[in-house]
This record gives sequence, C-alpha cells and structure tokens, in this order.
Amino acid sequence: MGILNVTPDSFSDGGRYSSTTAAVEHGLAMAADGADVIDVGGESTRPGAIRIPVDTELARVLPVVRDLSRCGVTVSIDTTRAVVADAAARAGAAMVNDVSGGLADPAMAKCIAAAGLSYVAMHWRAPSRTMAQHALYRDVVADVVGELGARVEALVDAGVKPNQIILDPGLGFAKTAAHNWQLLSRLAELVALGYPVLLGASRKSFLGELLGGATPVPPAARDAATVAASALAAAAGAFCVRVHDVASSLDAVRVADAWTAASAPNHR
Ligand code: PMM
Repeated sequence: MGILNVTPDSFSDGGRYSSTTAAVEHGLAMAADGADVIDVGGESTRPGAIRIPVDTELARVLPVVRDLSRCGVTVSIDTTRAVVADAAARAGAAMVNDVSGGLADPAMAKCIAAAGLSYVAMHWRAPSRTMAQHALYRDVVADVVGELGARVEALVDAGVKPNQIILDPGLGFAKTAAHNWQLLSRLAELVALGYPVLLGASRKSFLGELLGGATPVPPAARDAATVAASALAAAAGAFCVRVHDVASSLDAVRVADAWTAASAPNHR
C-alpha cells in the first residue's frame, strides 16, 4: 500500500502533494512501482494534530480518489469520517482505512456494512491531539489484541462481514517506541485472530529514534529501516505494509515470500 497524504502537515510527506495534479502523479508513480493499493488521506494524524473541517477533507481527497480510480488504480481512503468514506466510495475508492477502527464516528460501521468495502480497523484509543496520554498498557500486545477483538465484534454486530475486515495494531498511535517493538516482535499474536494484518511502520519516529538515539534521524533517512521492518513483518505473516517508498518495500516482501516459501516442508 502506497501512502498518499494530500495534507499540508503530515510528518514525512506533508505539503508535497497538496495539488491534485501532484498527488495523482505521485499515486500513479507508486502504482507503477508495484503498489497494489494507494491510500489517499486528507487529514494528518501526527501526534498533537488538530482536526480539520469535513469540507476541507472532502475537497482535498475527492478529486484525487476520482482521478486515480479512473486510471484503474485501486484506491483506499484514509479517513475516520463516515461521510468522507461514503463520498470516496462513490468516487471509486475500493477500501476504507480508518485509524480509529470505527471509534471516532459511530456512523462508520453502518456505512462500511452498506458499502461492502474492505475496511482497515486500526487500534486507536484517542484523537491524535491527546493520544500520547493514553499510552498505558498492562501488556501492550494482549491489550491491543483484546481491544481490536472488541472492535471486530462491534463491526460484525453492525452488519460488517468478517471478510471485509483487515486489522492493524496502530504503530505510534497511543504507543511508545517500546510498545511498537513489542507489537512487531509478537505480531503472530495479532495474526492469530485470523484476519489479514496491515502494518504502518514507514518512516515513523520509533525508527528515527532507533537509528539516531537522542537526535532521531529525519524521516527521509528512515527508508532502509522501513525496508527491514517490511521484510520482517511479511515473514511474520503480515498481509500488507503501508509505505512511502513502494519499490524498496516491494523487494523486501518478495524476499520474505521467497524465504518463507523455501522453508515450507513440501519445498525440500
Ligand atoms: N499511520 C498513519 C496514517 N494512517 N493507517 C493505518 N492503517 N496504519 C498506520 O499505521 C497509519 C495509518 C500516520 O502516518 P503517515 O503520516 O505516514 O500517513
């Protein structure tokens, strides 16, 4: 999944694709690099971010969703708002990526059930403005698996079919770097719920801190670390990685696939 933030303020690519033309060009380039899905987002979720009006979000994303879909690209809409998900679906989006897993907007679950689209339910505890205060866990992996399991129940109760659901542990969302590493190293416990798992590690600050310590390396210098995370995630059973640099992570997941296939018993 290639990341296309049509925002002025996202941590890595904010402001780079704020015109429709630049955004569509970049989406097409990521699709040509091998992305299966392009994830279009109009609202930044970086820590501390203030919410934007719904009209602003719609104006940013709809022309990009429409143009990319017309070009035959599979588009995901990164939104926590049912009205945006619904409008994007009408403009051609095939998937909804909701970083709140349906918690930010009570209308989301019904919207997904009615639209029948694939739905990424990410683990989330609070809006970006205050999420850092909610990074308190007994056992982060057990708590995230339990809370995502509860989201699945609520979604299915609202009419969403299990085969529409993709789960995501929400790296960096109400999580410290130590929490993120726990979630990655014990990914199998989330995979064991039986749903496809998506991971968004790309260029995130825990990678910058790993490489730079007290002076984290900047987002643009985090791609090699992202590639390593993509390979390990794929080998651990992830279904999808959400990344800024598509070509390098595609190579990484191909390596992981070949590695896993060769270690299967019937391959020897
Ligand atoms: N991270 C961001 C935005 N959307 N969606 C999912 N499913 N998972 C994530 O980890 C995730 C996301 C924030 O990062 P960005 O600024 O690179 O988009």
